Amino acid sequence: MTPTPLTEMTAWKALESHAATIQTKHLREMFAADPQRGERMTAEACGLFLDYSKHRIDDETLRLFQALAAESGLEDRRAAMFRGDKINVTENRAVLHTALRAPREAVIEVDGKNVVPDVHAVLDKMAAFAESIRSGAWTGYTGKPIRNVINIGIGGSDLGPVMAYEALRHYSERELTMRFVSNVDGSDFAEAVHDLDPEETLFIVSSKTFTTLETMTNAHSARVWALGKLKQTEAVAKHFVAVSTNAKEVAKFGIDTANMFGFWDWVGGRYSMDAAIGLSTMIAIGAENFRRMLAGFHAMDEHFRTAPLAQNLPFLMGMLTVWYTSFFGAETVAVLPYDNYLKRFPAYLQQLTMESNGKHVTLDGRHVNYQTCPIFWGEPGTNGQHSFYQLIHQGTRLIPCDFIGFAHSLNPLGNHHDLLMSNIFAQAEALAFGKTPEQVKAEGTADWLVPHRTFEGNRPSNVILAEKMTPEILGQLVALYEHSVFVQGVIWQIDSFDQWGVELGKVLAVRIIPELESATEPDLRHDSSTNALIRRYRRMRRKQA
Ligand code: G6Q
Repeated sequence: MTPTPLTEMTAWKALESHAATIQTKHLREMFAADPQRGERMTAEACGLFLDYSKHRIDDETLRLFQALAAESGLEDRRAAMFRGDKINVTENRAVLHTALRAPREAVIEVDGKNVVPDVHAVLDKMAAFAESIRSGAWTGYTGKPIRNVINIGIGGSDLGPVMAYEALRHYSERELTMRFVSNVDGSDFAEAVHDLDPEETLFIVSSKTFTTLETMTNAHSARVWALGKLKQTEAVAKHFVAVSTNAKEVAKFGIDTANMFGFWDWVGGRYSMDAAIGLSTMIAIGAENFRRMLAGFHAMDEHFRTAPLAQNLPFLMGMLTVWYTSFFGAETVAVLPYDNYLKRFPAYLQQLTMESNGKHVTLDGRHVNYQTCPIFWGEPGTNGQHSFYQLIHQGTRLIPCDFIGFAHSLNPLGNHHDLLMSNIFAQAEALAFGKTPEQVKAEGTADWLVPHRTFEGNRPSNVILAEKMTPEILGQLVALYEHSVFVQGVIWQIDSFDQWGVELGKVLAVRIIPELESATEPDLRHDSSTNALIRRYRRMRRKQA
């Protein structure tokens, strides 16, 4: 059955006219009219507290969010995802990253088969391997213990592992050097290995398909680098393991398939950091901490699955993103973690959000007549305050912000932490309430300077607080955003789980490679710009040669 087009839904139309009223209101008035607002418009789940009171919404907005969810069949779609239905329609696949963190006794079926025992079998195998590296029991070809671990992967096979390693570095084994190579730019690989000894280095080649150009190019360079010192090809088995679904290609590379860690086609790349793609994370933080992270993911899954929508964190955050994108013309969302360990979190979220919801056709192939995914970006606080926050405060665009902070630092140092956190509260306050011309004048500011020093305010933000950065909290945070992305995708009626937009560039690059490498002048049949660029590049290369 063809669903009602979004913009024809009753709740959508109601939100449209409601937005016109809200746009005339200032957060200052809304707070003045309801002294309890700051306490009331909050929600808490697992270890995360969300203050969403500084949003341009009222109780009617929240009611309409639920009405739109009902009209969009959100709860049915959520049930379908958790049940393992093939909701990724363009790839005819189930979407079951939630099974990756399900407890051992859970039963989740794909095509009539319970997948949970397989998930735990891989986790157990990963744990045994991670322990052998951490303890030094696994030795390299020449008998030395492994001291350096390099994950080679890209996209979903890189961003999650890098982010999680940085986020949980405090919990990591400091005797091990962990590095990540993703870019096909040789500099990435060269810098990653420049001070390492192949005898003590393990490469994890992480690639679902084991055919990705960047990853395979880096893996082959790693092989050459390692064998440069180790000489014997048998050494590959001691210095390379694979995370993949493609056993044939793994074996062809020379990796012992006993040292291959598998996953399944129902795990999307950007949803795979808690599958075997997290092997580097597990080696860094140990199996127990990894399982704590999975427990955090699972706790948020259960919250999303069962909590009433009015208190459902992923629902609220997802709908707020839809609200500003579709009704306020907001083009971006800034994610601002006030925790240095989360420095790669915005980069990770860019893929999760934009590869998932950066789509312009609906599930049934119609061109949308509304905006979908906003651009996610951000930097850890307080650094961003001294660069781009100016635009958020006084620029011409509306930029909803997510502030993320913790009550306790993992590295208590003098009063650093209170200083850090005072900035979250101050920034969210300044964005919402601003500073009126009267206030600026009252400070004795010259009239001509008043407009420059005035802050309009009325700029929305979430504040997410947790006790401290732990593996559980990281799992909860990631799952919170995963499910928020899901909510947005359902409302926008798109397939959040395919990524056809990544394909075209890949295909074209493969066609161009021989044109760059050929010894004779190639017969170029691109457009005039691409042809000219290729010719110029070839001339520049010849000149240097
Ligand atoms: C993620 C995408 C994409 C993928 C990379 C790497 O959802 O599918 O980012 O993760 O292209 O793919 P491989 O793991 O197959 O190398």
